Amino acid sequence: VSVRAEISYIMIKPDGVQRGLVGDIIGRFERKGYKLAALKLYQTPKQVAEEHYKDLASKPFYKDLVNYIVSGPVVCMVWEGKGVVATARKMIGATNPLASEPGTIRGDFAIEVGRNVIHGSDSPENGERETAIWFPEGITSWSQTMEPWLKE
Ligand code: DGT
Repeated sequence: VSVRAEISYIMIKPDGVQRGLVGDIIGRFERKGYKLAALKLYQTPKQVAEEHYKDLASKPFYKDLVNYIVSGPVVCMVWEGKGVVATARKMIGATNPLASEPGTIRGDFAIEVGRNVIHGSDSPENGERETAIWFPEGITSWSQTMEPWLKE
């Protein structure tokens, strides 16, 4: 019996796609050893962006945030593995890219909070919630043949 591991919804925002950062970003998660469970290029309907960011609906930047997310295609992904939510947040860096450490995705590639290249779920519960929003068709369950080289 296999219990599904923790999942995080990770999304390369329209600026990351337009700037050609998709390969680099996917490569970081692959090389870390996490398992890709879903992937698509997607022009986000406004309603989906609003649902994703509904907790921020009262913020002054909410409208700009939604407009930014729908401004071009995004790359939607689900990554799976032990501790993936917290570790992906570390790999992504602080919300404000000027506060992100070099070596993190935002620290290496971004300057402004309103163009911060990537999203990552902030809790395992939100990993599940956001995956259901962006992948209503479901995600893929598969076994990685290199698993014995990643797990003791
Ligand atoms: P993420 O991964 O996109 O959800 O970003 P987080 O989790 O690092 O930051 P969160 O959930 O507090 O805010 C979601 C997005 O909203 C963030 O990526 C950029 C935008 N945002 C947050 N705070 C500000 C702000 O003070 N000004 C502007 N313009 N945008 C903000």
